[in-house]
Amino acid sequence: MTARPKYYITTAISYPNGAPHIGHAYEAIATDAMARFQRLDGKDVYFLTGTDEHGQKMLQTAKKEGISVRELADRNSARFRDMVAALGCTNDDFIRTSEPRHHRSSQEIWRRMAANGDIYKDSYSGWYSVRDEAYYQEGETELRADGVRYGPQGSPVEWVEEESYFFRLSAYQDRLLAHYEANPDFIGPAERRNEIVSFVKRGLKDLSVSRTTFDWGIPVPGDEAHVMYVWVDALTNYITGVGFPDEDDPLWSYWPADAHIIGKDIIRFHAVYWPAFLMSAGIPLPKRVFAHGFLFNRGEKMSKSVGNVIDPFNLIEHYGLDQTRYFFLREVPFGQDGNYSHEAIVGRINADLANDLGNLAQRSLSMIAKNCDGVLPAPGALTPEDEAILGQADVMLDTCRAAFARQEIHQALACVWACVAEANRYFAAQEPWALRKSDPARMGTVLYVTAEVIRQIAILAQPVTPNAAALLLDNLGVAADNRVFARLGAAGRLAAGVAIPKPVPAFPRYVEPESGDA
Ligand code: ME8
Repeated sequence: MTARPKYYITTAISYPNGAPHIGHAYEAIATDAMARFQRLDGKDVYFLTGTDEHGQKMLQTAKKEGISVRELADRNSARFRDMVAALGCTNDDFIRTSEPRHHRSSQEIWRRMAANGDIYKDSYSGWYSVRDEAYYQEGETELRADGVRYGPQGSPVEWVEEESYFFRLSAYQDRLLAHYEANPDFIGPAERRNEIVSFVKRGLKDLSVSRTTFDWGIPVPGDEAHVMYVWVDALTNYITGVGFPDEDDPLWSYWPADAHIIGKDIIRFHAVYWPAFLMSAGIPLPKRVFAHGFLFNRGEKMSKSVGNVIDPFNLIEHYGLDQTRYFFLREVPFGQDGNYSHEAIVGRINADLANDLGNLAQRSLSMIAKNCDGVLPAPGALTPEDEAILGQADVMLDTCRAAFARQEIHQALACVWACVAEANRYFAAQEPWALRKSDPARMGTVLYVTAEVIRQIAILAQPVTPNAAALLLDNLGVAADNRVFARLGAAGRLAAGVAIPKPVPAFPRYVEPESGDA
């Protein structure tokens, strides 16, 4: 047997300076759907997520709350861990950058960059945003009427002047541009790729990579007065997670990562700094960095001060886990910004899930349970209509695979739900209920074809709505090892004669509570 191809996928690691919000949940859900998709498609998947615990932002929050930064990290990292579990994420590990394994790994990549001649000591003076944990050029900042200077992401910047180690980023400009050119899929989507290429073309300055005014961080090897700039250690989590620097660790065979899934605000760190660090340290580069968009609550950016931050735990409790996952991945084209509102979520739940897929499955399988002695009837000769809907179901995998290869999750869902819509039209046009008396054999064929199409829809819905899809497949009597993509198409056709008991509804309607809101 040949080894299954490996597939390593990561989320960004979140700052645990506060509770997780819907943006974090969105990224986790999307990455989980991709991990599940590749696993079902026969890959040997490793999925990493975690928390980014160093840096000044963590220190400032701890000070404000009057607790130690370690206490803050422990408390909130646990909330992130609980969130990914509550979202049904199938991550293989949860990394915390405060762990000893990560200190060791970060110090090793530093040593390799230093050994390559890319690290030198100087002094830094310039603008720094604690909220973004980012250095900005003067030209990227703006002094506003309130007398405060802001960075390009709208967060205040402060003047920093201190002794610092620098990374020779300027030396990597040509190599980075050559890499983008030779690997057009390195950065997705295209808008982000263009943005990065023009940023790098404008010229790169060396990057300050250490701080001396606080000690919450990873000590610089050989100079304990410095801690590493938080992004140096944060990015390194992706290799720590697969065993670096132990290159004989079996996990190391997952590197290079197939996809880093991140938000668009941190593309520069992932598509410029990270590959430069890796080139310097002589480590292969990830295959793809994909930046998703931002989520807005009815068009507004979420913020604690505005009070429109939605707690992901409330969301899944209120709407249901699969419903929440489906909504965000279907509603928002992955890679673009998106809006959500109660009305939009309820609309998707009731139209796409409860009506279109839920009702179709419920009606057709109930008819089998009731009119065919609870066993799947054998199909007779197939009509062109039967062939057409089966044909549409049989080719979904090709479209979904191509979509997932480019992180276009919404396109994969659009393809599957186009088949749901077509299956509804087929079912309505064939009127199996009218055939019960006049032509029971034909009724059996229509019900068989409908059940077989639902089987394939459910198999492909698993990455996004894992629990409801499992229920549909239970209803159809599909064994656990027949739920993989290798069983899609003609290879896995339902066998006539299997028991189809009275189905359990997979997608209940959302009913407005008497009072209160999400
Ligand atoms: O950036 N909508 O952490 P973070 C969608 N520690 N995505 C959002 C979002 C929103 N409203 N708000 C944040 C960090 N995100 C660093 C990452 S990786 C080596 C270090 C996304 O907690 C954001 O884009 O601020 C990022 O990908 C992730 O959530 C964590 O954000």
